[in-house]
Amino acid sequence: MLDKKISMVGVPLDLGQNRRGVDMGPSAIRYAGAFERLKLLGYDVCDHGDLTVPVPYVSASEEDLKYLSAVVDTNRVLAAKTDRIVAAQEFPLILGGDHSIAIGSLAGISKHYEELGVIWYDAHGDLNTAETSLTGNIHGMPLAASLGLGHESLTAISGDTPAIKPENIVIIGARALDDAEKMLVRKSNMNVFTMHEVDRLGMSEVIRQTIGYLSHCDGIHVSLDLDGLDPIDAPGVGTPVVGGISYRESHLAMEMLHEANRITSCEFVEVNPILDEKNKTAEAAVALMGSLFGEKLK
Ligand code: EXY
Ligand code: MN
Ligand code: MN
Ligand code: MN
Repeated sequence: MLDKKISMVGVPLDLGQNRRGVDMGPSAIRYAGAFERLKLLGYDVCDHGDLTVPVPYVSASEEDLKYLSAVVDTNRVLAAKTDRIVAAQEFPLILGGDHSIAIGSLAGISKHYEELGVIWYDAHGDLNTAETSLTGNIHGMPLAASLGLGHESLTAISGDTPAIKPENIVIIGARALDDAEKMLVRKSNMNVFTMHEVDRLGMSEVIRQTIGYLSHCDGIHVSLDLDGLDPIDAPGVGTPVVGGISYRESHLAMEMLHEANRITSCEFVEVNPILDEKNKTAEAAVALMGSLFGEKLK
């Protein structure tokens, strides 16, 4: 990873869900020292600043999917941005913003890989569609959309073919899957480590198996939703779920992923400083970023 320039992009989008504040996630993560931490590790880092998020408008036809047009427009711009970053042989590091931004990240990045692997570190599956969602929040749909499932405006962002394949997905930390998401997981060949498996196997074994599952992939994207961590360690998120991955388990996961030297892009999403204790969740994100990019304890 050290051989590549890191291109950081903020996406202050909070329209994929209905709790204000996650649009300040990129600022909170920068305030927690993301840029300086990566520079200290010896990386050449460029901060591209934040994408402009359109002012939301909702037309009658979009009622079931909240802020659909604005979320689509933002993700189309992000897809073009990540496409250019990878084309320039740089490493995309995207700062969210709610998890709906993964639609744009994966759409742009996947164009450059035949078999892009995705590690979805999250309490949730984000596998809902307009038909299955109980909330209409698009941050609960990005993994489905990236698989080509759901509203055409969302799936079209990655073009004619879905951004990713189910067999190239590993979900880690799931503990709040909706019934429809459980049905989808059971009938697909996605790899899912719920908190049951995390506890039963231990994070070291989970990551060892994850790397094994994705050994055939020509790139791996880490989509780290801070609500994958336990709310004790990451309280500043819009949809917290108790019984999550600990701060220490998360560091081990990131350190092992760095050692594997297979990660080609990443994003840190759902940091909401309004809901946080001071800037604890953004600081956790930056500390985990340090481990993912090779920080050592000794
Ligand atoms: N499954 C619920 C929904 O679809 O609204 C909750 C989704 C939470 C999504 C956060 C980003 O991970
Ligand atoms: Mn998520
Ligand atoms: Mn492709
Ligand atoms: Mn989540």
